[in-house]
Amino acid sequence: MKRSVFTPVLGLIALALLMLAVPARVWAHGPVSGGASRTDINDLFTILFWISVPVFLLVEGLILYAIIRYRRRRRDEMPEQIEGHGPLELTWTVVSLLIIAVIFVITARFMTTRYQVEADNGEVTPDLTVHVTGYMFNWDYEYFLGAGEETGVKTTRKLTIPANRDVLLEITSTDVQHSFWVPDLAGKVDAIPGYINTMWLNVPEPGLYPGNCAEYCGTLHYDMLIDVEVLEPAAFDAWLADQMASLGRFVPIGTDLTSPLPAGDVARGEQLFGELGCASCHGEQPGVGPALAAMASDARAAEGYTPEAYLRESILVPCAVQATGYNCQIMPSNYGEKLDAQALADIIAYLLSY
Ligand code: HEC
Ligand SMILES: [Cu+2]
Repeated sequence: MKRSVFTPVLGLIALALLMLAVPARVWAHGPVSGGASRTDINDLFTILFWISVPVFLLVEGLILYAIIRYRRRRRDEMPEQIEGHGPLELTWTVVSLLIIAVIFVITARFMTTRYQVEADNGEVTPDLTVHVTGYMFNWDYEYFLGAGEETGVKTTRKLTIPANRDVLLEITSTDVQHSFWVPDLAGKVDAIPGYINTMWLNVPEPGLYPGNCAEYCGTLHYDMLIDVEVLEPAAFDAWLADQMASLGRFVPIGTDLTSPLPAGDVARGEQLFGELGCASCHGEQPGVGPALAAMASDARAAEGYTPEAYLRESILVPCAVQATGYNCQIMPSNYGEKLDAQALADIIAYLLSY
């Protein structure tokens, strides 16, 4: 009896495994064309929900029926003992497998977005492409027109995109695995070193959409936030033009520790401190990095440095001067590429306001 039931079950499991082998691209490293839209995901949920309602009712109904119908009525009653029922067991195995197969096919179809199909057929090129790079513990964005015409515009933490246009995000990581997730826009897409995963967006409503890294990546994972700002197309064009215009004026400070800095602005420094993600590691209390007050007093106490020079070196070359009790490798060492002399002066002014 046992044998007759298990043989077909094993056969069916083998078949299911074979089916898994088919869409190899999909299983290679998460959905290649991730970012099925919020509405697609919602539709999929609704379909799966209505498939599971009858299953739920049937299973729970049978359990209730059996409990009541076959309950023990007398203390010494021994109900009829039945062991196995080949055809019945085969039936529910096959039916369950069919249901799972249907769910599998529907889900696999939803994993391939409309855009992926159109992009594969060469029918769609994005209006805007953004390279998204995750790292502990922030996101960098680099903007390209169309499928890859350079603009030189880069942002950190905040991603600005136009509404009602096809936006392609090419997502990767420089250190460990992260996951790019903005729940109101699309499903999660993994950010994996050495791979580029894509997400297509076409957001109908302008607004601010918050997100977060969705793959645990270390101490400050919770603070690896994503701010997606969706602007009206005209406002976006103006924003991008403005960013591009200021590029000519932007000269990264690099690791220049000597040329004189302009006067700093405390308020602007505080704003940059938040935007660049410094505030995640440096707060009022000691955290991953020294606290604000400690940094200011270290700077004032540093021998052989003016406070400004100490802070400048600590920011541009984190491991050159080390605060005791902390690991300098944790602080990103490329801030020189994101700051010009003015921005650096602003941050230093802010730090010295403590
Ligand atoms: C991922 C965490 C992290 C981020 C982000 C980060 N830092 Fe740090 N920072 C550290 C750690 C850890 C140290 C201590 C090791 C060292 O001295 O290099 C440190 C040290 C410093 C120091 C020297 C403090 C002292 O007391 O000697 C300064 C100044 C500083 N950071 C400024 C910044 C600024 C400005 C930013 C943003 C532009 C920033 N940090 C971003 C982790 C971080
Ligand atoms: Cu992360």
